[in-house]
Amino acid sequence: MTHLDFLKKFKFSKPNEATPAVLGCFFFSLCLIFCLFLLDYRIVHGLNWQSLVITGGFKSNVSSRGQPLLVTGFKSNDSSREQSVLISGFKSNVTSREQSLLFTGVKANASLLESKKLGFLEVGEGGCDIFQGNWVWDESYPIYQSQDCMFLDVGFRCTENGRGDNFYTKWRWQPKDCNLPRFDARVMLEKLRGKRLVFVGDSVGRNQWESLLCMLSSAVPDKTSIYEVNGSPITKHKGSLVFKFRDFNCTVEYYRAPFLVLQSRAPNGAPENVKLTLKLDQMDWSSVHWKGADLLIFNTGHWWNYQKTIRGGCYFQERAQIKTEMTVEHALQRSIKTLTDWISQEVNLSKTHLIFRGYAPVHFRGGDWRTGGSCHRETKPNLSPTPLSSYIEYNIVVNGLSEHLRVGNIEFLNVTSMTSQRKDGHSSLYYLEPGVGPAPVHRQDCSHWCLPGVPDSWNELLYALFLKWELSHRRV
Ligand SMILES: *[C@@H]1O[C@H](CO)[C@@H](O)[C@H](O)[C@H]1NC(C)=O
Ligand SMILES: *[C@@H]1O[C@H](CO)[C@@H](O)[C@H](O)[C@H]1NC(C)=O
Ligand SMILES: *[C@@H]1O[C@H](CO)[C@@H](O)[C@H](O)[C@H]1NC(C)=O
Ligand SMILES: *[C@@H]1O[C@H](CO)[C@@H](O)[C@H](O)[C@H]1NC(C)=O
Ligand SMILES: *[C@@H]1O[C@H](CO)[C@@H](O)[C@H](O)[C@H]1NC(C)=O
Ligand SMILES: *[C@@H]1O[C@H](CO)[C@@H](O)[C@H](O)[C@H]1NC(C)=O
Ligand SMILES: CC(=O)N[C@H]1CO[C@H](CO)[C@@H](O)[C@@H]1O
Repeated sequence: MTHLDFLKKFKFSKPNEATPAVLGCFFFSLCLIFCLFLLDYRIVHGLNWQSLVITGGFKSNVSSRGQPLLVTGFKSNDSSREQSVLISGFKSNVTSREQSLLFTGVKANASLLESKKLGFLEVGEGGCDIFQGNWVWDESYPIYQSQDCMFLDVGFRCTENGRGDNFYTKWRWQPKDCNLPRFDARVMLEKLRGKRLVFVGDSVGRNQWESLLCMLSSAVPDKTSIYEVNGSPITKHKGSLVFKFRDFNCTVEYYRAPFLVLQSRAPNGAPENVKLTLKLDQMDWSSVHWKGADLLIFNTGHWWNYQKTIRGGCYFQERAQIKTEMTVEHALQRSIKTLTDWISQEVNLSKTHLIFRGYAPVHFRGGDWRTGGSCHRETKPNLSPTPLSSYIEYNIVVNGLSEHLRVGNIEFLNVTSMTSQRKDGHSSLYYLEPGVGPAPVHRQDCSHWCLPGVPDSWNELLYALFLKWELSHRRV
């Protein structure tokens, strides 16, 4: 795709409407980029894969005023020695219109741009926080196509359901202080040989599980060697699904337990308005099935709100008592305590590697899922994350797990902050199959994620944690 094709497609800038002033700004920014690349390698080198943000320092004679210019998303591809630079948020007073320009093929000496960072597995103990970093544009992504993956349910097949842009599939997560190992499905499957990998949680957990199935199955030529053990099709209506990779004798499983604790019918003699209760002091009934897994990945959050509990007649219960006054926040806190007690009492920590995936932010703008909130016009990530203090589910879970996290009984897949930047990655209108969809504009899905997409990045981080755990446990 040439630059002009791209610009036309993206519709941020219409070249034929460009005024001389806009061309002036364009020329100046182009000069600036070339200055960066050609005159001062140290600046580029010093980027160290992070985004470079220049604000207010760009003077243009045309408008005689400072223009903000943001440069983000560097990518190094050693084999082709091509670099992509995405410039976004380029505001021009002249047209008062936001412009976005993508330059590709800026040639530079790749060895000068090569990251001097160590790989995550090479840095010493506590050396690198892989959850601090940036989204960088990478033309080599996505790592699979939805048409090639039979394990996706229709709600995540955005491209097939009519989503026109694929920019959201092209961002790779780059930690600030090290490089992630490149996801290698064969390596992961070999390490999973004879083992069980289990996801437990809500439908965003299923979103991540399906992503991992696609990522792993891309290394298996004979797709019929991967099957659901009970012959069940992938659908959101199943409470559990167990996929076996025959040649590796391993299973990759999903259990639906959106609250992690037990939801059941109200006890006899309960008030009329109490239809269901969440037994905050008991784990979900399916816990007997996942207790013995080798890798167990939890998540919760999206159901811990008034709408999905009390409004529907689901109240909280401890022992025999129904707690009609208890807040949702307190109930979540209580259930995390039940999870940590269960870990202490029931889980063999030398066998089971426990991971908790942090809350995945939603991005409804102008409402929520019932009141016409939307995200369907988002095609770019946010430049900076939302402060974690805005996510109450994140904070309750982190506080509740803190002791287990500190001693290393459980690892935290800390995706909340990075995911808060990805308002562009949701299914929005494209969760209904072709012929039925797209959905009406007031019925958007800004909670779940298109696949390929953001959950693939969570799984690349999961892969890094998994490899590290494997390394340390082989040494013992
Ligand atoms: C901008 O450039 C024009 C010539 O192209 C010159 O006459 C003018 O003085 C310049 N303005 C400033 C503020 O430098
Ligand atoms: C790139 O830079 C390195 C070090 O400065 C130099 O040795 C190498 O020859 C350069 N390669 C090319 C293709 O210019
Ligand atoms: C998660 O990551 C964010 C951003 O890097 C950081 O501020 C926060 O402390 C991390 N949380 C945990 C529990 O490590
Ligand atoms: C680099 O680019 C070439 C062709 O442009 C492509 O075939 C290759 O897969 C890319 N490699 C990486 C590591 O991105
Ligand atoms: C497959 O893995 C299970 C453990 O999940 C083990 O009990 C069984 O012996 C393995 N079968 C073969 C053929 O290796
Ligand atoms: C815990 O798991 C380890 C490794 O699989 C095993 O050797 C040990 O016997 C288990 N302990 C208990 C109490 O089951
Ligand atoms: C949007 C904006 O900043 N507009 C300004 C552009 O510059 C003229 C003066 O040259 C101002 O009057 C506008 O407010």
